[in-house]
Amino acid sequence: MARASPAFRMKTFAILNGPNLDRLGKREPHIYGSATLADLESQLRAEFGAVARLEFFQSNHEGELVDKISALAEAGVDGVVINGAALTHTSVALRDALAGSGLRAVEVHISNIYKREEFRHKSLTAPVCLAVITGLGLEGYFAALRFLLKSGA
Ligand code: CA2
Repeated sequence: MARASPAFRMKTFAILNGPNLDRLGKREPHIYGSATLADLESQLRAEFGAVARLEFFQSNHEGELVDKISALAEAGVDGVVINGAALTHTSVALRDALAGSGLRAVEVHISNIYKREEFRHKSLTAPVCLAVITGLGLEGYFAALRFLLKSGA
């Protein structure tokens, strides 16, 4: 007898961006390119909208990002793409939030943090993420989502 195929459940992923990334495309295009955060959102929706639910969140405030990670864990989302921006290099709170959430997370940096100032070479959040993508520009967000979609339960 043919086995019934399991019901299809669309996965949900959150794309989190930290301090100053709301300025994307408006300043420092030589480092971060000329696309805005809104451009990134519409490009990611165009690419993945048919196969995944995407939730976008940007904040300039550490506590808001911590609260968001906790809410996403409660909601049981399938994964998180996080560019913690400067908080990557400083925030024990963000690291603890990710570690305690049990969420599958991929860290993304638009620029190659290892080609930049030494203080950017250390990521406090990388050890609690599945992977880090750095220096691919906005393509890093696409690569992270592709990975999260293909892997996991
Ligand atoms: O390369 C990245 O994606 C970073 O996470 C960006 C952060 C930086 O602190 C990290 O070291 C690497 C900075 C984000 C600020 O973005 C701006 C974009 C346009 C104009 C001003 C800031």
